[in-house]
Amino acid sequence: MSEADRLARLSKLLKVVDIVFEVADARCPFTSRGSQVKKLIANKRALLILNKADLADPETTENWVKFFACQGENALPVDALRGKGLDAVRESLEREGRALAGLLKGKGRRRRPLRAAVMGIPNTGKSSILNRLLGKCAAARGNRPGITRGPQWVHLHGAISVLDTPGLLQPHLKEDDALFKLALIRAADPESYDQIDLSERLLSYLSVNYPQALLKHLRMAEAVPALESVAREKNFLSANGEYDLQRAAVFILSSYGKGKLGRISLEAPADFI
Ligand SMILES: Nc1nc2c(ncn2[C@@H]2O[C@H](COP(=O)(O)OP(=O)(O)OP(=O)(O)O)[C@@H](O)[C@H]2O)c(=O)[nH]1
Ligand SMILES: [Mg+2]
Repeated sequence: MSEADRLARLSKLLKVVDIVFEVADARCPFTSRGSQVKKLIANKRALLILNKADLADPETTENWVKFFACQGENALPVDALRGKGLDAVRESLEREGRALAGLLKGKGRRRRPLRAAVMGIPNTGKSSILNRLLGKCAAARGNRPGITRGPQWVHLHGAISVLDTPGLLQPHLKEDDALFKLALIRAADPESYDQIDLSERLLSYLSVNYPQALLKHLRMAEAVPALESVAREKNFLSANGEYDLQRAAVFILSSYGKGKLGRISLEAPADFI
C-alpha cells in the first residue's frame, strides 16, 4: 500500500473516532509531534500524551506541561512501562465516554462505545500505552520504528474501543537538528544514520546540558569524553588493536535509549520561544 493510500485509509478511519490520544516522546515533545499526525487530527478532539516520561528530565517535562497549557492543550506525562500517569488517561476516556452517552441520549440515539485512537510518530509507545490500559498484550510492541503495521481496533471494554495506529513520520525530513533527536529516540531508524556522528553529537549535547551524566551514571573518568576515551575506558578494541569507535558509539546510544545516562531531555520550551 502506498503512503498516500495508507494516509487516506487512516483519515477515513478517523472519521468515526471521537477522541485522539496523540503520543509524543517526553524527551522532545515539540520535535516528536509529527506534521502528518497534526494534519490528520486537525479537526478532532485530542489529548496529548508525553510518554517515556521516565527517560526525560522531570523538571523539563513540568515546563513542557505548562508550555502546552498556555497554548490551551492538556498534556499528560506518562510512563507506559510502569503504568505511571495512565490514571489521568483512563479518567479522560471515561469522561469522554459519559459525554458521548449524554449526547446520544439527547439526540434519542442508541448508545455505542466511545471510539478513541492512539496516534503519533513511530516508537513513541502507542501500543505499550494501549496494552497497559488493557492490562494485557493485545498490541505488538518493540523498540524500533514500524512495529505496528496497520490500524487495529482493540476493545478496552464494552464501552470503549481504541484504534492502535502505525507510527507516522513525515518523509523527506531535512532539518538536521530534528533528525538528530528523532534518531536518538528511535522514531527514525537509527541504523540509517552514522552512529559515530550521532553519538558524538549526543556527547557534545551532554557536555553543555548534562555535564555530570557520564561521570555519575557511567562512571567515566572524564565529564566530556571523546568517543575514543569511551572506547578506551570500556576496552572496546577492534581486530587490528585500535579503539573500536563504532562499538563505543552504539554503547553510548543504547545507554541513552535505556535511560542509563540518567533522565535527559533533548529540548526545552525555551528553545522554541
Ligand atoms: N522507558 C520507556 N520505554 C517505553 C515506554 N513506553 C514504551 N516504551 C518502549 O518503547 C518501545 C516502543 O514501544 P511501542 O509501544 O512498540 O511503540 P509504538 O509507538 O507502538 O511503535 P510503532 O508501532 O513502531 O510506531 C518498546 O521497546 C517499549 O517497551 C515508556 O513509557 N518508558
Ligand atoms: Mg505500535
